Amino acid sequence: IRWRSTSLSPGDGVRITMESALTARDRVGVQDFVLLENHTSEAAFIENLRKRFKENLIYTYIGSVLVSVNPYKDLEIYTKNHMERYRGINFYEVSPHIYAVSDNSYRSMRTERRDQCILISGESGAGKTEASKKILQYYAVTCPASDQVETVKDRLLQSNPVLEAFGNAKTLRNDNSSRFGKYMDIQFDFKGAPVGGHILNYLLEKSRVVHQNHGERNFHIFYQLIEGGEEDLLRRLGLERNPQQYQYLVKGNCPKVSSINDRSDWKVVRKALSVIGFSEDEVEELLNIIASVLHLGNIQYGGEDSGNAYITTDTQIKYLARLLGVDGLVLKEALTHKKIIAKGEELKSPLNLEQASSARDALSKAVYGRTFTWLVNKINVSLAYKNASVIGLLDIYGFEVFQHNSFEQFCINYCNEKLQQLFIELTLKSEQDEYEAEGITWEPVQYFNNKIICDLVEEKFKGIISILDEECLRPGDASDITFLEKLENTVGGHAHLTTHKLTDGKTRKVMGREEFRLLHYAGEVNYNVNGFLDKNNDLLFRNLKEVMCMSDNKILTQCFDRAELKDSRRPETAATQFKTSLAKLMEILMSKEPSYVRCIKPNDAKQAGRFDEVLIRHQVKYLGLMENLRVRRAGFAYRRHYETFLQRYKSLCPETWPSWQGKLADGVSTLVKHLGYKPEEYKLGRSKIFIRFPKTLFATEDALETRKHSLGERESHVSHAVV
Ligand code: AOV
Ligand code: MG
Repeated sequence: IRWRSTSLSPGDGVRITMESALTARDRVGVQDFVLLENHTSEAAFIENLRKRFKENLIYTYIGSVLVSVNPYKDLEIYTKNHMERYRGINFYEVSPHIYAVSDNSYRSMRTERRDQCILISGESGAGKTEASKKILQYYAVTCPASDQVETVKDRLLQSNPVLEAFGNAKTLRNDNSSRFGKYMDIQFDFKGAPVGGHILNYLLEKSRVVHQNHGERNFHIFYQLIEGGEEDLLRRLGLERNPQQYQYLVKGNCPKVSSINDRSDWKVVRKALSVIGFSEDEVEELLNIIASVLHLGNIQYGGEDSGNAYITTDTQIKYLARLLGVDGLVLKEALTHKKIIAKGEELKSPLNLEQASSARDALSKAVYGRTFTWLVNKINVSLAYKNASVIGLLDIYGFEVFQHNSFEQFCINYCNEKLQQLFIELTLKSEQDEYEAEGITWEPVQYFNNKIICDLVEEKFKGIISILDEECLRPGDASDITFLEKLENTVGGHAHLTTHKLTDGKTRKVMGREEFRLLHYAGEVNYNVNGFLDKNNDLLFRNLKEVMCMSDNKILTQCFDRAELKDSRRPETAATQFKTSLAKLMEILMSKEPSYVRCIKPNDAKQAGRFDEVLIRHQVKYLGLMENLRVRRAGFAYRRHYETFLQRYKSLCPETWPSWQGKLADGVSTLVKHLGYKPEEYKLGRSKIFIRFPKTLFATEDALETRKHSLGERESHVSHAVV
């Protein structure tokens, strides 16, 4: 009986010792796609994923890239024992795991003294956020401790429930969908202990505060507070224990989610806030703000459509005045009037119903959005540390398509384009770099470069964002529709953009007149231009800002600075700010050594055990996994440091066994010659041996096995896998 250990996971070791290599591989597939015999076949690729998924083996490598399929159920693979198993182990020696990637980055950071980053990508619901949490947990458990480390570890871990409460929400795609982008540096000291962290947050989807699509919810914190908040707390905040009472919580008609327990999550968040170091006063002020947003949402206006709006709900104003520490009358006036400065004079003009409602919503969004930024800053202060080596974790909002897509989806999907672009550049580049560094020549592989889409969105003057900004700044008749027209006139001929007017036949039938369609790397999305200008402008009337500047709430005084009132320059638009922050993020990521986790969503029903082949094939395609594999194979399937290679196989050659005294490269050269490697099968680089075909290595591995058997040795653990 022979078996090929590469296709197995360590946990399977005992079970499969009686199986032949063929049946084992048939059952659980290969653990590295590079080992697939038919590596250019997409069908074989999917089949391998399917086999593994069925066996709960959700992780598979493409070389050093980890492919992860969301199991939608808790697997017993994240225990402390599992963590220990991956500590200090060579990447390929144990079955693929998110811990192997974590450990590999950690060791590279330690031994090569190079900052690392782990980039997690995949569409909404594919498992990015869960993956990033597993990585953080791995470091918290396995890294050495120093005096202060325990508190820092706790704070690092506890930052997650807090940020998720305020920045995640249930969408149709994911019950716990990240509605902001997050890049977190975990900082390590010279002993390798985690000693601090820093978070950069990207464009929170603020519009969710005031509106949710059917079947979706507002941010978790609102429901947590209402369901879990203690009686006297709710009384103080003037809240009822019923989300249906709040206009901002009823739009999606989805107060409860079966996978979420708001009440117990509330306790987790409250505790987390304390661990991170929020004082009781700060928590109180924070909750005052959250409650105020709910009260703002319940402000109702009276008045004719065209006439002046007036407020009919005085109770809300009373609560708001108290919770925000502002003058009720001033607030009331600011919610119904607009202040303009004309010829140096201040003029007040009354708002009509529609204007007043949108002023109120703008205030809610501004208050919530700025409080979220404050929260991130506060966490950063509590994690602050200087002069450390870092591992960065990137967990953004995944690519998403809904029935109705707006400005938010446009930004989210643009962000995913940027990340895909980085993946393309770096996987190819790093591969090339390695060959170059080792003095090896190779043939590059063709792939779809999505730079053309990134350019379409972000190019100066003629990119979509520039065109949108232009309309936002143009006085007069600028509207969402004129923006659409300008798109048609400026980039109408682009291969990745179309509109109702520009297209015909089938596409026209499925496009609204107010939509433009982008052909993203991950698929087509129709964006409805309604609201694009407003959301991009993201303006808050001056008198509402003034009221907030007068607030007694200490968080709000930090969020609304009086200096802002004096600044007459127009703030940068939302899309441009986002574009700039993404460009900075790309720079940060490029300066570090990257590792990749490519997450795949197995079905749209959020169900365990369902492997929807069409959906998965689509993701495999757009993530560029086949190209990724081809690049990996076109060059050399395996590479190993001379020392590692010699150590494992030296017993097969009398000249190198038991210990080789000469240069490592000469030892490897002697060894492979003895093994009968043909010149086209391998190359010797400066520090590594590169082996072109897996079968070469299989043969060597078989030889090792045979030798062990003939010596009566038994390899007890299948995890001593090939490379
Ligand atoms: P995302 O981060 O990729 O989507 P999540 O990480 O939030 O997706 O995963 C969605 C849900 O899938 C989680 O809430 C879990 O229920 C389940 N899940 C994901 N990974 C695992 C795992 N390894 N084991 C068990 N369950 C898992 V988004 O934030 O929407 O782009 O924007
Ligand atoms: Mg997420």
